[in-house]
Amino acid sequence: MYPDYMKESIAKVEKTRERRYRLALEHGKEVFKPMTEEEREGILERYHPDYQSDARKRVRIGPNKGELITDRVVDLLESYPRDNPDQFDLNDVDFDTEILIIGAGSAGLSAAIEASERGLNVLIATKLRLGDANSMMAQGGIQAATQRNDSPAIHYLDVIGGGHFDNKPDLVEALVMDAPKSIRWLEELGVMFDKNPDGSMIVKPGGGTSRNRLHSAKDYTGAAICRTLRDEVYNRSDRISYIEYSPVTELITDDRGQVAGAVIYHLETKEYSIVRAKAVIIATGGFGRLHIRNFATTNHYGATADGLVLAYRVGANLLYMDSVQYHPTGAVFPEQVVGFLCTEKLRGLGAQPVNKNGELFVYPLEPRDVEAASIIRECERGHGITTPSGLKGVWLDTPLIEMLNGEGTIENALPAMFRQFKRFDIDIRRYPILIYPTLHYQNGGIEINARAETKIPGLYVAGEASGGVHGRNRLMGNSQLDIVVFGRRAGINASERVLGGVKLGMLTMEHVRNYMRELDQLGDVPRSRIAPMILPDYIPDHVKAKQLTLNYFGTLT
Ligand code: MEZ
Repeated sequence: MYPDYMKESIAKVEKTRERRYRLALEHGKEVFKPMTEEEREGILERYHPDYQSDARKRVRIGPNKGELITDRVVDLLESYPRDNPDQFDLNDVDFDTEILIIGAGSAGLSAAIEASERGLNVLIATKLRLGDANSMMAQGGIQAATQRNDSPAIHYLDVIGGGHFDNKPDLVEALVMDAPKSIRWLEELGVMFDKNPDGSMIVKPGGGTSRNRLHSAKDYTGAAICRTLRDEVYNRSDRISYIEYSPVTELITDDRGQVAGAVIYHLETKEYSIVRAKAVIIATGGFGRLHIRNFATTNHYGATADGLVLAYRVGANLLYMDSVQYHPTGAVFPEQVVGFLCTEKLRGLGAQPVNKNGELFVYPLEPRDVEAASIIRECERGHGITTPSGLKGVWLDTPLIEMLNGEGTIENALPAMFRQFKRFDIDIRRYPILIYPTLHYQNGGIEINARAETKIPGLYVAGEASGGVHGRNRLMGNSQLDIVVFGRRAGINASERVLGGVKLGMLTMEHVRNYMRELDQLGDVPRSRIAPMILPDYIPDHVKAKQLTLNYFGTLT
């Protein structure tokens, strides 16, 4: 339960609730005036973490050399490989497959299903288990223009408006045009979306959507989708094999410049294996576990941007890597759930962000970056609540949900949220929750075209690891869509390449040696700085100081 000083603030929230409820009845979603484009730009510049003067630095090597990129990503790109490329015998191939998929969230699983459908042999290498991914943790929904008052064209405008018009148009077109058929595909595979008694889809609004377009499975949408895809993959064991606890540490090319496989490393047996593949799909997800600007995160432990590093070393471009998505509503109390997602569906169903005095201070469904910046501003103005451990937050007034939608709505439509707080004796039907922005999504990523191809032959990317679809700010529910649309496209187009008779030459890791030479020339990159990161390092320095460690050449120091 909440400590007494918080209860005093909650009493003020309760005092204004009836007035805010009336406002919602009269004005629907528009309980607060949405910002103009100018106001949005202004608040982003002053309060969004991306715009702080030290948020970005110039990357000094590789395809994006000279560009300003989020600082922790630059550190990863300017890192040495985990392994010495000379230690591998690339003639001694352990796995020979037609398609290698790196990562087993919904993008990788969708790609595998499509490739197997075309009769191809697929190997999935994943650093934890199948389905251990951000995909599984998504809550609020998946967008698709399936309703009479909506269309892919309207969806398109919402996506590029939300993305600050920086999105790649051909990717957005693919996203919105494939959306309705993706929902059908998922339903046919067995996803149980929320329905009205007459069998029609329940659709809800999200931040920055001009139509109700969010299809959900309560607030377990990501799990409903990802589990279904995983079951389908299990059912296709004649074509799809998978290796768990096996991150990829480097891509392998051939002497014709094509991506032709990868080195994988088994986390338990500590064994390296060489995979040869005629096409490789990166579906490794994003970078939430980099804790950019020290933010807490909603992300899975595996979200360490490995795919960016692998693709960059082989010469692929990155797009919009100066842009980070902070979800406006991460939990800040109790301490055990700091950073956890409090789904946007809460606001879609009428919960309002209010300050310590119970005042509503922002339109609840601004695009995510603007909503997050407004919450940060409110706290910086001294209108937030400080938690016992010194974090700041504002209230998200959840009891309004039941007032507006009827008793039982929270347990019915938001069971994950209800349980997340009930475990700590906070009943969100009666009390608001304390929230603050949390690192949620990698807006940019590896550049692809609408076929999910990179500029490097044989290398495809799908899902959060790719960049360009969402511009510099993704809207809610477009990631669940993107992973299915581009996962399938990657699977289909990689299959086409293989069925077209692609031939591989001699395997090589010369690109890694070249990259190491460039790093050496920078002169200031310590050999101990290595990537891909694989798992985040939460070991405190005082513990590290007492650990036995391996140096770069694998000797105990
Ligand atoms: O798309 C998302 O990030 C999403 C659905 C998150 C949420 O708020 O539930």
